[in-house]
Order: sequence, then structure tokens, then C-alpha cells
Amino acid sequence: MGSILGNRVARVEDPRFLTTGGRYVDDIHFDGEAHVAYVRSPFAHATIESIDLDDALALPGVLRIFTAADLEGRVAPIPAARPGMPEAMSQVILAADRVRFVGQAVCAVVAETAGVAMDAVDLVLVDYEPLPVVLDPESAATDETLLFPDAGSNAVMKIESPQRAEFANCEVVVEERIVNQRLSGAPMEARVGVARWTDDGRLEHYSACQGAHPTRALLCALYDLSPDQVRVVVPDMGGGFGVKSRTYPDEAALGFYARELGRPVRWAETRSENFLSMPQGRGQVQYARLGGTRDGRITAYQLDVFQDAGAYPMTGSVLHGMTMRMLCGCYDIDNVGFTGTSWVTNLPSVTAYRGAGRPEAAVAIERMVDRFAAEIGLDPVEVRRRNLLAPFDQAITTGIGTPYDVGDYERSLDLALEAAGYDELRAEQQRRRDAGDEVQIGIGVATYVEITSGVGGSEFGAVELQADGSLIVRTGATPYGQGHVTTWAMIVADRTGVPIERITVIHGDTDQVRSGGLTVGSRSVQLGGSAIAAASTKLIDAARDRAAGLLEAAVDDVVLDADTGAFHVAGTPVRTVTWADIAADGDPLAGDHDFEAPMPTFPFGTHVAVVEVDTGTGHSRLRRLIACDDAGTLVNPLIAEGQVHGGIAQGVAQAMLEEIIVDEDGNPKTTNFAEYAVISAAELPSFELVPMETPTWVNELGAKGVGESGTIGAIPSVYNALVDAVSHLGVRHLTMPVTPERMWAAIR
Ligand code: MCN
Repeated sequence: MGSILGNRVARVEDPRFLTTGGRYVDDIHFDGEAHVAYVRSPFAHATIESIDLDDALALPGVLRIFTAADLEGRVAPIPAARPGMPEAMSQVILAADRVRFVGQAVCAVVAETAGVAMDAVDLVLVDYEPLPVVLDPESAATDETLLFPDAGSNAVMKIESPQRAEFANCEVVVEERIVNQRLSGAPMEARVGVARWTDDGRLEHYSACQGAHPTRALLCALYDLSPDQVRVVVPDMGGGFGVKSRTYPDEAALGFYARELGRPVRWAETRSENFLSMPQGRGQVQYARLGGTRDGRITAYQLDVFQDAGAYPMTGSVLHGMTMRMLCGCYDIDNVGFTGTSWVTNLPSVTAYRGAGRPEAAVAIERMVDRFAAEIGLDPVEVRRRNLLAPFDQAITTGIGTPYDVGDYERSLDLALEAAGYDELRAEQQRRRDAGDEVQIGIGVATYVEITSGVGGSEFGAVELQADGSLIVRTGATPYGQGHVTTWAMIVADRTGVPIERITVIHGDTDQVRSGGLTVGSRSVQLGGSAIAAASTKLIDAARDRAAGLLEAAVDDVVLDADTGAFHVAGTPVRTVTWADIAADGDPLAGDHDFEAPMPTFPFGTHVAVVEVDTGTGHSRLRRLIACDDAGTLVNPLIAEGQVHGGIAQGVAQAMLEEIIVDEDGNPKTTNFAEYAVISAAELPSFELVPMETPTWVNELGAKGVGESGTIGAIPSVYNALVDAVSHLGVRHLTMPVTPERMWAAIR
């Protein structure tokens, strides 16, 4: 028998989802629950002149209506997303004197039922005085209209490299303005929360969020409570995609309403509310400049970025920092520069969304490499080959100063091209062009590298032996579709020899797990998985001690057979001690560990996209997507591939379909799934995945993250393919999402 690691073990989570169903926050109810609905601003920017609650309060079933004045001094201000952000821009729960985006919460209506609360919302009369609106970060940068006059500027955070790239010696220079449009995370389950105060004065909060402990920390800060006075529970979730990495003010305030009413309080937003007010992704405008020699050597690269932070700075206001770290991509370029500032705008806040700053970096460099290739008339693959970093297995530092762990970029390129049949595809393209076919094909290649666990920090894991020899695993990671239960059980089974059926994984409950971080940045396997592995080793060490006693042997002579899960004296496997024997021989045994890595890891790969474009209508279709994603040693290739599939779908969506659209007054035009073109299986081919595993030395599992790679590789490859399809018509650049309308206009 060998290790279970690396096997395609089907998710143990799934039978429940497929039979009895999951248990979501919306399935958890308490006696006497009251329901919250929010009065939301219909203006993108306005002062609040007056609020009239009389009609709403008269509606039978309405219990209370809260405004900002009711919260004043009774709920602490929400801590800034990052230290150093302008204090004047702090997030608020309810708008006091000014609203800054359509959908901002102004009043909270609490009623006996959700229906009554919603009806009452329509009866609240708010008198607004509209102000000029700022709808994109470039306009914000003029500081003509200030969102926060006290801050003196719309700027949130400026990040820049020590120097700018120098272009004087370049034979060729290409420039482009690239927009990474705003996207909705569009989780199937919208935001939902329930809060109640237990008889012993503790706050219990049920949330659909990406980390139970960070939400507990937020609630402790808001209500001035110690961690043992708050319990946060995250049951099953219908997707997070980064946008649920924070518990936002509308939900965090539930504890306040519950305390005021002396009843449990629930809030479940509608889909429209989710589109209106949940923080969104991307929103980065880039000015890219790349230069080099006529024979294809890149010698200079400068990226200047305007990052949209939205109305109240959250994670989105630091995303350009990640873009800077990944500026150079897979390339050997020293002469590079970056500037970027995040700016507040009259739109919902921007937060992390699958990739969070790294797809933006990959889009910029990969688009520019293609743009440069077109300019010098060289195959884009050839330009990549001439500039890729040579393989390395110890840390190297890129031109922008980011250390990478391991990389073998050209091999991923070779593998993907071979699987794609690149030469035949180019031949087909030439045939269609020669024949003047109405439908042309485009081939897009992107070699990418990204950063996982980029924010660092530690993650907690514990393994506890039960009386019957089974194991309980506690993890600080909060899964929401990544299959941690299966994956963690596999790691523990591999170490202990206890079969995965006898391993129970507990997560997402601060009363059950000592500490934990966020499931973001594809950090969980490398940190949480490593913590579990190390905790297993500690448990085994403690168990060996006990086994030595039972076997009447020296502890150094006792070994664990990880295939059978039995301890014996080395070389004498006849007399064995089982995990149940060990459990029976004394106090409960456990091992726990907080794992912190020496550095992040840098997954990489190559995606090849093939699109068909109808040059008559501008309609494009993704025909194939070949993806070679290297996430180091894979614990469970089946789950990892699922992660890549989901990631690719979201990447294709950004290149071809999805976009938050607002009118000139800042009114959103994409507030439901009829208007927001969320991608579905109908638009996608079956993806062709090419395996490659280059282990990292950063953790004992050799694992890098995979949760976002698909997105990061897919966006630039599909984007490049769409431009490539019409490059023979003189098109050099397009704007994402490349809708039929944009494609049609470009062709003409
Ligand atoms: N895995 C593996 N070997 C590795 C790396 C990962 O086998 N070397 C497998 C494991 O089974 C692991 C899974 O892939 O459980 C994901 O691991 P990892 O890459 O560490 O990512 P995280 O668990 O930290 O997940 C976060 C990531 C992010 S940031 C977003 S956004 C995202 C994503 O995961 N949102 C998702 N995947 C999602 N999947 C679903 N279904 N829904 C979302 O909202």
C-alpha cells in the first residue's frame, strides 16, 4: 500500500449535499426571530437632508427602525481595512449625513417578518440632495469632487517602485490602456446572517463568510467584547469567491439590533441587494508600456495603475500592491517600474475577488507581450521563449524585487502547446484567413505565475485521538467549496494510518476551533494543510511514547506503520499496538500546531485558448481551453482539477462576458442575473487540463495553492485569443469583456 496523498479521492462532503442537502445559515432558525431589511440609497452621491420614519413605523409588525444616530457611540467604528488608510474614509454601518453609492444602507428596519420589513422599507421617506458623482478611479484622481472632504483627496493608498522603467534604449515600444472591469462575485448564496445573545450574555453569530475567527475579531471590536464572549459559526456556504472575505457592516450590525430588541435577528439579502451593495471585484485601470529589441528581447516594462476602491476603502484599496508584486510575471526583466494609487468612487466598495490583484498583473504583462510580438512580427510563443526566466529550484528575486520559490515556466509552455496542437491550430488559422472565412479563429497563449498565501500569517490545526481510535481534526481554515474535509482527512490518514472514514474534520466554529484565519489567497493547503500535517506528527510522537510503554521497548525503537496504523518495534512487526490501544492507556492525546511559512508560494502555468469569432456579427465562442497549472505536489488531483475548472470559468467570464455597468449618474444597470451576464456551462467547452507538479520547498507537503490559478491563466489567454482572432484585420487591442458589440466595432 502506498500513500493516499495524490489520489483522486471523491469528496466525502458530497453525499450529504446530493442527498439530504447542506445546512446553510438560512436553514438555522431560533424562536422569536426578528427580520432586518435595509433602506438603501437611490443616489450614488447625495447629502441626507431628512428622514421620515412615521409611515413605516405605523405599519403593523414593524418593531424598530434604526438610523445612524441610534448607533452613534453604541457600536465602535469599524476598523480600517489596513492601517494607514485615511480615517475620514472609515466604513459606516448606516449613512449619517451623506450617501456615497447607490445601495448604501441608510436605515435598518426590524420587523416580525422579512416581508413586513421590506414593505416598511418602501414607506421610509428620505430626502436627499444629489451631489456630483465620481464613477471611475481616473476621474476620482482629479480630486474635482471629493467623496470625503475631510480627507482632502480621493486617494486612499499610493504604492510605487523606487524607480520608473527606462525606455531610452528600446528599439520598439508599445503602449496600451487596459481595463480590468468591475465584476460581481455572484455567489449562489447571497449574504445572510443571524445574531442572538445567549442567556449567559454571549453573542452568537451565524454567518456565510470566509473565516469564522476574523469575523469574531470584527464583532469583538464593534461590541467591545473579548473573544470568549463571542461565538461565530459558519455552516455550509454557497460560494465566497473572495467577496465574502469580510463580514460587512450590514451584517456585522445584527448583534446590535438583537441586543436592542432582546430577540434573535436575521438578515438575508435579496439578489438585487447583493448586486447593489455587496463589495465587488477588480476595478483596475492600467497604463502599460513595454519596450524591447526588434528580435524579441523585452528590456523595459512600466505599469501605472488607477485602482478603484469604491465608496469605502476595503481590501480593494490594496489590490494594486499584489499587482505590483507580480508585475514581472514569468519574465526576466530588470528594468521595470510601477506606480499605483487606489481612489474612492461613488460605487460599491471593491474587495478581493478570485485572484485579487494577480490576474490584473497577468493580464497586463501577457497582453503586452502579445502586443509587442504583433509589433515586431514574431510569434507570441517565440517572444515568451526569449524572455522566460530559466528554471530554478531555489528562491530567486524578480526585477520588481519579489522572491519566487520554484519555477519551470518553459516546461509548462511546452506541455500546454503540445496538448493544444499549437502548430496545427496556427495552420488552421492561416487557412481560414487565406480563404476569407466569415468565422475566424484566435489562439491565445498566456504563461503566468501567481502568488498564493501572499498575505502570509499562520494557520492552526489540531488532531485529537478518540477513545475508539478514531481521530478528530480541528482546522482554522473555513472551507466553502474547496473540499478541505476530504483533503485534511487525507493528510492525516497518510501520516497516522487511520482511514479517512474514521477521521472527522471540524471547522468554521470559534467555540470548536482555537484560532483560524481567512480562506483567501489560496492559502489553505499550504498553511492549514501543513498545520494539520505537523499536528499529526506531534500526535504520533506522543503516541509513540505510550506505545513504547505498552511494547516495553525504548521509544526510539518504536515505529508507526502508516499503512496499517499500528505501532511496533522496528524490525519486529509481530506485536503491535493500535490507536485504540493507545487511547485506552491514559489521558486523551492530541497534537496541535500553528504553521507559518517562510514565504508565499508561486504557482505557475500556461493556458492556451482557442476562440471562434464570427466577423459578421462580432460574436465569439470559446472553442477550447488547454490549461497546464502547476500547484506543486497535489494532495487530491480530483479536487484540484475541480478548483481549476471553476477558476477558468470565472476567468473566461471576465474576458468575454461579465461586467458591472452603471449609467452616468451611477445607477447600476446590472442588478440581477438577467442583466449581469454571469457565465454558465452553456458558454463553456470542457476544459483540457495538462498535469504538471513542481514541488515547493516552502512546506513539507510541497504544495502551492490552486484555488485561483485557473482564473489567473484563463483571463489573459482568452483575452489574447480574442485579439489574435482579428489581428489580421489590423485590430491590436480590445476592451474586456470583449462583447460581440465591442468585437464588431473593432472589426469595423
Ligand atoms: N489542492 C491540492 N493540492 C494542492 C493545492 C490544492 O490537492 N497543492 C486542493 C485541495 O483539495 C484543496 C483545494 O485544492 O482543498 C483548494 O486549496 P487551496 O489552493 O489551498 O485554496 P483554498 O482552500 O485556500 O481556497 C481559496 C480559494 C479562493 S482564494 C477562492 S476566491 C475560491 C477558491 O478557493 N473560491 C471558491 N475556490 C472556490 N471553490 C468554490 N467551490 N467556491 C468558491 O467560492
